[in-house]
Amino acid sequence: MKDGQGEGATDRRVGWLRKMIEIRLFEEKVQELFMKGLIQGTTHLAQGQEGVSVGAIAAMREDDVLTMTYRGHGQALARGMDSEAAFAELMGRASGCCGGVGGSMHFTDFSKGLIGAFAIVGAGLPVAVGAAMSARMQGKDSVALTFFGDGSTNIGTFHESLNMASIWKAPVIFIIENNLYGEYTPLRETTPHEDLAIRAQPFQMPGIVVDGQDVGVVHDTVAEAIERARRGDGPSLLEMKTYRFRGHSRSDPAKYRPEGELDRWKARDPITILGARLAEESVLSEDDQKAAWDDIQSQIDAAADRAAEAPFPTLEETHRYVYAD
Ligand SMILES: Cc1ncc(C[n+]2csc(CCOP(=O)(O)OP(=O)(O)O)c2C)c(N)n1
Ligand SMILES: [Mg+2]
Repeated sequence: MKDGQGEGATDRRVGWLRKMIEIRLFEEKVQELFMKGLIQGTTHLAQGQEGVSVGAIAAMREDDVLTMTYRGHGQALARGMDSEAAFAELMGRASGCCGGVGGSMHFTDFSKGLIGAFAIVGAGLPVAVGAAMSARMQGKDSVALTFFGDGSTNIGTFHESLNMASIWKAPVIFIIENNLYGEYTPLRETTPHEDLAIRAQPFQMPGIVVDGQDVGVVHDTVAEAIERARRGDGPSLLEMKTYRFRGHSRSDPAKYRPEGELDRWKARDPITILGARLAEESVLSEDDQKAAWDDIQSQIDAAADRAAEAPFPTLEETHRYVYAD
């Protein structure tokens, strides 16, 4: 289904806007809780990249699955993870999506097709190829999506996974979140070309450069790649051009970015782009949008408060996942 076309298109786009706002405010809150010492370990925020998560995941069917990276809060929420379960996981509480033992880098919920979040760069790709082949062998027509960063395209598993997926025509969609940096290193210092989509060519699959800041474009491109995979025509590599507004992790101030770069990308904020379009079409006025931000902010605050009141897992519970019975 195309963005802006067909029945229910308007409602769908309002839903996308609300979901992107939810992810943005969720991550603002994560930063706040982290600075207060309520979240242990680390965090990798993806503010600015919401259009990729929301657009791509809106194109999925309920029985499709996905893998993601340590920067995966947006994908988990876009796939319907409850923000309270997500906050609880971050704060190490038993009510978290992984019982409080996974943390920020391991949001997982098999009931929602969130089959793994990986801290090891490139580790999610072969798992998605395996999941796609597993569905095929069981006679299902579900597909697997795998989200990973630009830096991952220089990792061996990227090339191995694309090769194998191509040979087997695995129903998998490879989604690069090209935010121009791998940790603190700009892409141009590690990679000899600007458009990573060309890396599809040796593996004989479509490689498409996508405006990751336009949620509608993301949705439509992913929807087409999913259709292709579902009908048995094999994988695609989609390169989402996007940007993370904050640093790589924790309190990284991202001083390595050239002056003006952040402002240029903030002018292409995916929430502002869709918001302006909906206002222009008189679907949601600026007042309506302000009310949406306020409403979602209070839901996020309440979810974080409830999560913070939940108990920690017992020592016995945490051991359950470490030692075999
Ligand atoms: C195999 C491996 N090598 C190095 C690291 C350390 N590391 C963590 S995140 C990261 C950067 C990855 O950049 P990219 O794939 O572009 O993803 P982004 O963080 O930008 O979303 C690196 C090198 C790791 N986790 N795993
Ligand atoms: Mg990157």
